[in-house]
Amino acid sequence: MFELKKICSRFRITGTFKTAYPYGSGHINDTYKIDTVEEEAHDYILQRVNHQVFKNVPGLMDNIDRVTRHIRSKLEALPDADPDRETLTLVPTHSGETYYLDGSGNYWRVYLFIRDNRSYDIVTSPDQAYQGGRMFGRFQAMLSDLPGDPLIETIPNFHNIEWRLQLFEEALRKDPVQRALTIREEIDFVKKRAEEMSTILLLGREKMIPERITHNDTKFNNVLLDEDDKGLCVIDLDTVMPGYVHYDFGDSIRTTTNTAAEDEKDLDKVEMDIRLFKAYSEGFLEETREMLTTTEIDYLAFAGKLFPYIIGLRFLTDYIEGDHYFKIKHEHHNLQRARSQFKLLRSMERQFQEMRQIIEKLRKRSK
Ligand code: ADP
Ligand code: GN1
Ligand code: MG
Repeated sequence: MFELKKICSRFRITGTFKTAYPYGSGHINDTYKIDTVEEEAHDYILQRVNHQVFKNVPGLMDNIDRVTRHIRSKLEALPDADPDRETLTLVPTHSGETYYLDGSGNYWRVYLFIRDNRSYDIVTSPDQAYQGGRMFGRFQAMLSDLPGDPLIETIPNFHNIEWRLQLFEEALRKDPVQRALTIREEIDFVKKRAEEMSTILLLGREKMIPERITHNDTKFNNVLLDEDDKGLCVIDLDTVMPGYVHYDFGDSIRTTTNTAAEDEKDLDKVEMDIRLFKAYSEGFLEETREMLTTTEIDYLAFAGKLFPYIIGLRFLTDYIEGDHYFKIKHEHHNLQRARSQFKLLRSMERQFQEMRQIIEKLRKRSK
């Protein structure tokens, strides 16, 4: 176990340390909530950044520092904004660094805890979906004029579907824990759709869509809502880097419109709720319509299908490899997640015409 109190003492924390306990349901980092004694002092989020997944943590922290400062400066110019709650705020170490590297090679960082927030793994109302769309749309719009050098790629090829398919084929060839024979159906499912799923990558390669600064992990629990369920803050900025708008729109649609949990075992419960698709799209396009090109909007509905595919493929690959990447709670968890994502994709395939019609109606006023 880590000495969390000692680690916290490295940071410029105000108030007296009271307790630290595991927090949230992320699959990658170790997250702890730090409570302080004094009523008026901030509470904090302490995270151990997963350096197996993120190979260049100093570069990643520099991205986050630049992005959060840029957003903060925009918020400070707005009369009613509350920057401490509407963007993540890094708390520096005593020597002014954005992270602390301990003697065992672990990277730690601290954020102000955003108080009175609500975070949802499953969306239950169109208004929540709309708020999520508005927040992720606004996030991307605010970063469209980030000055300076391009952000570093914290995970190179993160949403590159060709690369993901290569890793999948490689895992199947090696089959290190002899699981390949048990998942024939899922393998067929992946192969049947592989060509179609390269669409966004090819559009990007041919410069038909522009590269932007994107979040790349826009699952719904990475946006915090306030006590009235109004959009408050976009969090989990480890993967903010160059990407296509479809990556942010797609991953949100995957998580926002699903009537069940990402890892739901009972596949009958997994469907895409078209009302939630409509509400999320409304919020997202309200904030990005002016910025997006015709071609980008043409492929938004398709992006919805891409993400259950790509994330399902990643869960399945991790399952074949023996579960090294995503945190799991039981033996077949990654397979269960993959199956659930593929069921969601089938549901979207059935409703694809309606998804396209909704985007068509919302595209008005686009370039
Ligand atoms: P992971 O990459 O593992 O998903 P996150 O950065 O998303 O890690 O953090 C995990 C959870 O911790 C989030 O889903 C959210 O509930 C909570 N969280 C993270 N940062 C904050 C913050 N600054 N204020 C309040 N809650 C936070
Ligand atoms: C991981 O960190 P978290 O739990 O928000 C993953 C995402 C997946 C998601 C699936 C860096 O996100 O890409 O979509 O799990 N993040 C990373 O739930 O791989
Ligand atoms: Mg998260």
